[in-house]
Amino acid sequence: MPNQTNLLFPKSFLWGAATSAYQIEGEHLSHGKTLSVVEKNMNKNYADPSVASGHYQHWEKDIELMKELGLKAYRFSISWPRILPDGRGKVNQQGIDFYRGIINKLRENQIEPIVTIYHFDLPQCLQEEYGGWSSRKVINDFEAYCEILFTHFQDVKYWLTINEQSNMFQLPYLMEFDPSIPLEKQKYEMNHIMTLAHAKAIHLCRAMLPEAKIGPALGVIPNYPATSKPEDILAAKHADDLRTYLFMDLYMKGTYKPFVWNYLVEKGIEPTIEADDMECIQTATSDFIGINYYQSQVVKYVPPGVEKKELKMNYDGDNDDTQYDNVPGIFEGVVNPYTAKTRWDWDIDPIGFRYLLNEIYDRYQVPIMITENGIGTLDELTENKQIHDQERIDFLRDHLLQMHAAIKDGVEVWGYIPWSFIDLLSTSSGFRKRYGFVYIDRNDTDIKTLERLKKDSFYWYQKVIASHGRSLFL
Ligand code: BGP
Repeated sequence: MPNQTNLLFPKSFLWGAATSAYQIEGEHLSHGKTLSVVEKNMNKNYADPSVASGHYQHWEKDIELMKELGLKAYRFSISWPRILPDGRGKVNQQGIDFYRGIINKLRENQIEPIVTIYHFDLPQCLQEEYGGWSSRKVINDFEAYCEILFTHFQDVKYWLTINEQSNMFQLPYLMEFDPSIPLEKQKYEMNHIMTLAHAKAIHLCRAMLPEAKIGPALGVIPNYPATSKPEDILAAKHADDLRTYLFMDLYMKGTYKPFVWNYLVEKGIEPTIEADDMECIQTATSDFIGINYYQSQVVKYVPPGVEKKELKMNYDGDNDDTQYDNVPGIFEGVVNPYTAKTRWDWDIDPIGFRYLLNEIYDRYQVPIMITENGIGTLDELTENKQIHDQERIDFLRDHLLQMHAAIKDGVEVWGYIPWSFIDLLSTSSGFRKRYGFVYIDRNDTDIKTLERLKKDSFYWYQKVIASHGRSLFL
């Protein structure tokens, strides 16, 4: 039982920071690497992934900065098309060497590597060959890719299978769909196939690396009811079921939530389930759940006849032009009048973080690792090369305090891995939307020097880590 009176962060707590391959590496079509689906489809109005943060060249310097920051853990992803340029078969030794170098240097600096196997980057060639995640062929290819990683990187103790499976079906640029098949039907088929791939990765990890810890990383937005009208309360519950617990119940219980399944059957969009599928999913137990938390959302009930609305995101961060989506007959997103917003209209809601952590722990009783949390801001470089990102400090401090409150509530949290270590390419909004503790000297149109500069938040987080969280309370 946690000590309720004077609890600080657990001794083994992993203070970290996160990135993903296509968002930092660059060299996306060289050194043996081929194109991925997300690189092909990311927002073309901003920077492309050819240089990103220049991490492919500057990774050693970046790890030195991690050491200086005091990180205990670093979450990064391995690029499938850098390891397997044809999606399967011949391994690109340069790719193996690149990640081997990173893992070795992290270890030399006592930084625990936390590796994401799949962060949106399906090899484009597999999309073209058999439709990517719409075909069961991808399961074998994914498993073979995992086997290569588990063989070459046996010393990695923490693995994340798939990043944000939930978002992959919400956002327009993370997946490719076949226009000849009804979209909703296709999404749930793909989701089922992706869940099987996740399960196979866990089974393989258990067989090959029995000491390792493995789990998914899910993007979660808790839904609040717009009013105390019973219809709105139910709408929020159903929104959570469709947008979060569909995925989490599959991962953690190995079942489709009955409300979700009945909804899918009623709409005629339920996935095809083959004989051994559910057993494979059910027996693939995760050691922990990775949670990516950025914001909460408010929903109201809408009747079945209303017009269907798609999510329209605010990409440029200049005006509030987000349009929330709906599911007619179930819910529709609305503005929360009680929370502040980021420039990109994301709700800033630290209390929602505590609420969510309690909610998830109550349901599944599995340890949680915060695998992303952060704020996108513009961040200006001053004449004397400083970056005063107070907004980020405020955001992270408020979320950390609420996370600490959740730990006091009794939630088991293994680590806090905010997004992101360095500035990187936002998939939706390019380099303009910055997340890092470290500023990268470039913008969307000019590569500049790629110099690494420490922001105010770097020095702030350094103190948080060095004091094991005590500085948050001073
Ligand atoms: C998560 C992704 C990250 C990152 C982050 C911020 O969904 O896992 O890869 O992109 O969101 O999102 P954005 O870059 O769109 O602001």
